[in-house]
Amino acid sequence: RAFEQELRQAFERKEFELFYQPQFSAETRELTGAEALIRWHHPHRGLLSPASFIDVLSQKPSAPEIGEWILHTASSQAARWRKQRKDFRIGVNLFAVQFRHGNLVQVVRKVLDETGLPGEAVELEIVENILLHDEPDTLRLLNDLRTLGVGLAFDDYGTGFASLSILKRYPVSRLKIDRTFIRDVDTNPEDEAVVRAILYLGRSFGMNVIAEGVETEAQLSFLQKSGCQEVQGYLLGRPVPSAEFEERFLSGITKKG
Ligand code: G
Ligand code: G
Ligand code: MN
Ligand code: NA
Repeated sequence: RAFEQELRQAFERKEFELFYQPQFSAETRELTGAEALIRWHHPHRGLLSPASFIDVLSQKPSAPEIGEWILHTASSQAARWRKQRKDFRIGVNLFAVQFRHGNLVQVVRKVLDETGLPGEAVELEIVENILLHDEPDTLRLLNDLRTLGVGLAFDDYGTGFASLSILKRYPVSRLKIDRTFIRDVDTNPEDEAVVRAILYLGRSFGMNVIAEGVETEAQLSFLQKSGCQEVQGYLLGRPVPSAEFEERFLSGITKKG
């Protein structure tokens, strides 16, 4: 209750900001897009990472509205960046409630109309556990979203409870390999096996695969050799504010870190 009030106030006072983490082709290291990640400029506690508030926020009544703001803000930003990079794609994390709310397709359509962004420039990130309920409705919803052209990515792939058969039934366009599998991928045969299995699934189902949490050249090199299409992680770029993103990743000068 008190937290909900604090959230409302934060939202009205524009204390939330989106940071952007770049995504790259594993093969060429060219920029392909970014994932939008929320931050909270808290008046007393400073800059908060979502790890400290996103789970509670997602349970609160204002989650759908904040979720829509995130989608709209990230999409407007991407529309501007597409003028410099025509294939630029923006990844947006969804709250589970946005998924169950019933109006997600209308919300996405409205955002695309208002920002002039083509559907294929947007990738909605969902965790596979969202798909455990309401099967027929969920399938219809995902198909409707795909009709708008937007991509659907499974976030933190490999850590949830969903069965492999959902890949057969649902129109998922991309798998994001969870960073816990990437951490030791170049040294631990079990992590290597999991990553190879996910890459194999991606190839077999015609889904693009991106690895998260790539922090070392050794990890990147392994992923590139194994046919992983894209990478995201501290090695090539941390999440940064939009101005810094432009300077570092869109101005043509390639810097690391
Ligand atoms: O940026 P960081 O790694 O601290 O994010 C922590 C968690 O918060 C991640 O699981 C990420 O998916 C989630 N998260 C970050 N930004 C958003 C957002 O804008 N919307 C939603 N729904 N989740 C987010
Ligand atoms: O759950 P999701 O994957 O949406 O969240 C992405 C989170 O991962 C963000 O909070 C981001 O800050 C974090 N992250 C991004 N790249 C790296 C990385 O290379 N290493 C680690 N440890 N975390 C990362
Ligand atoms: Mn994500
Ligand atoms: Na993730």
